Amino acid sequence: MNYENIQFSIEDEGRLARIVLNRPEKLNSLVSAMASELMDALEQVRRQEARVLLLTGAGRAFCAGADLANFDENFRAEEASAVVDIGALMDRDYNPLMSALHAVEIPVVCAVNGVAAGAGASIAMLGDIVVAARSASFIQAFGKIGLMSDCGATYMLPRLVGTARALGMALLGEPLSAEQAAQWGLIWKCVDDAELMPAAEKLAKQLSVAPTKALMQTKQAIHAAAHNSFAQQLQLERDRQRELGFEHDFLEGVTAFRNKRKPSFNGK
Ligand code: LHQ
Repeated sequence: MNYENIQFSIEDEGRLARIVLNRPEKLNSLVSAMASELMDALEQVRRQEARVLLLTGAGRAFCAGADLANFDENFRAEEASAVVDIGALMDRDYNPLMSALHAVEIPVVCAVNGVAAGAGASIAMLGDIVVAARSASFIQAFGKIGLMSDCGATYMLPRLVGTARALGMALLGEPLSAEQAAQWGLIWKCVDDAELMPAAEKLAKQLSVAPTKALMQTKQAIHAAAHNSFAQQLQLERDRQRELGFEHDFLEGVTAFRNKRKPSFNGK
């Protein structure tokens, strides 16, 4: 597939996949073609067995959510005719994209370079390690256009920041600064703007040589904890740990520790 709305590359001998949302003049807002391209790129990441995904935006924004000028040909503001089945749009583009991002098995580092609004904030929240530039902000913009938070925001926000803060963000729709987002636990870290890409790339490179299979199991287990009991979680950990115990990277990790050298993980 030709990518016109994103940039996609596989770097570092196949270990690191990079996706850049690339409609900077429209603040990387989402159109249907962009959603398709993103899903195609995520499939490439899986097929090519990259060990980490780095996701960021081109220009001054991360992603301003759905492109409000182009989300559906049936919406004609000038004719006051809003015959649009947004549910169908969600089924076609947004929910499959959010599900695909949520299902990425390898670690996802998200470098939030500027505003992340609406669906854009959801994409950011689906990163496993989210680093934001100090000038970035997170906005539940939906209320301003008469919609409710979507794209998984009502699922992720309360889990990340708690119900009170989730409700404050979703009902008021005010920008949350990157610094506040880090203090609230919405993201991993806020850094100075000039430090964003070096910091995100450093994390991505670190993860790209980590014991990938163990990280994938850890990520899956933490997701599963959202709906498991403590007893179920203990069993899940035992089963996955048993599998990991038979793998190369466990042998390598312990051998390297005993020999006081750096481990060389192959991610298998
Ligand atoms: C945009 C957008 C944008 C198009 C800036 N679209 N052009 C909803 C509906 C339907 C289907 C399913 O899903 C959804 C889920 C959602 O994501 S709903 C939420 C949609 N997003 C928003 O409501 C955010 C709208 N944008 C804003 O509030 C502001 O632009 C933010 C706060 C993001 C940035 O503000 P500023 O830094 O002041 O930039 P700006 O407003 O001047 O925007 C710069 C340009 O980007 C401008 O174009 P222009 O040609 O005038 O320079 C904007 O029109 C365009 N742009 N967001 N979502």
